[in-house]
Amino acid sequence: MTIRLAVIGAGIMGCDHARIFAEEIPGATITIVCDASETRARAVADTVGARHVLTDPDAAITSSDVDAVIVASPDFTHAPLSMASIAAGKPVLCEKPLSQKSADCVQVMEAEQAAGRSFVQLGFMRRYDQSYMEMRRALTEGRIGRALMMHNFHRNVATPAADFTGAMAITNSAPHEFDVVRLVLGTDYATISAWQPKRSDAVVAPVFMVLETVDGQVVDIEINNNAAYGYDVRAELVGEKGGIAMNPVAYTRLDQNLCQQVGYDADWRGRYHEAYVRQNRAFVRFVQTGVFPEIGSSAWDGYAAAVVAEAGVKALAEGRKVPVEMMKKPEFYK
Ligand code: ISE
Repeated sequence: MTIRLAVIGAGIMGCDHARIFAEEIPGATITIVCDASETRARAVADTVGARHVLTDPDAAITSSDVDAVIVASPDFTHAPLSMASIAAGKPVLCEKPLSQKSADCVQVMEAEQAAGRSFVQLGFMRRYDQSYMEMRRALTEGRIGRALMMHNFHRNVATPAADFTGAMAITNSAPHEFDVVRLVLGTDYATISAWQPKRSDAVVAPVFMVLETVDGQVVDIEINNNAAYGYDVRAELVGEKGGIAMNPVAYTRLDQNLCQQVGYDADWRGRYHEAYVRQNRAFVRFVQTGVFPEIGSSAWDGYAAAVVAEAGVKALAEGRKVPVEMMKKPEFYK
């Protein structure tokens, strides 16, 4: 059966998801593209052959021409649109973060539990990236012994908006690391500390965080939204018997003028293309079978990322180590 999808949000991510589902995922078709701007929605709908263009997300979600929903609108709409999808009984692939407020994530979890089945898969696509999968496997197979530390860099060329802040580096960019490191290490965080060096100009400076896990591991994360030179993500997992590090991802290397050069992507879409395809394929299987994907990110994972981000924002503002305090995990998400 072909799954009919509504894509809500026709910006950079909505456009990318629409293209991936239409061109690379068998068994899925985009029937509706919805955006506050009809022109923007129309442009994406024309590219992927969607039948309808809407500006009202609730009408898109409840449409009889839609089996499941893709939410790629601004961050503050993620939780309410996920709730609307649950109310309509339709599975939703919601871009990260589920919310910047953990209380909103609790509401989504409550709605899902009341509905009696899983509906929400979050777009933490790095879970499907080969490098993190291999790190996780190295640990679970015991090849590098007990995990001790995980180092992470996350660099963007420039912030998406001029008013991007250090707090947003923690609530919008760092949730990728908060989520995927939790998955790789198979643990939760106990504390977070955060610092920001001073830049010579007015743009947002990097945020450097150190987290301790409840199992006594140490994790550091650099979020540098104005790194200038390229989109660059690195990670290294250090265990008691060895380590495993992510290689730079590039198909070629240019040798010239006594130098070797490897290019960088301008943003995450190229670097994580394969991960998005795998994630979106897993979502379609979830819609078809009702079985939540094994490594998919659930509303509980969205809650976990939001709690760490809230503590991180506090740690940065107050210049101190802040405990990460999570509610007891509901049976439903075990
Ligand atoms: C953006 O929202 C993303 O999700 C990207 O993966 C991340 O690199 C970027 O910093 C965020 O703003």
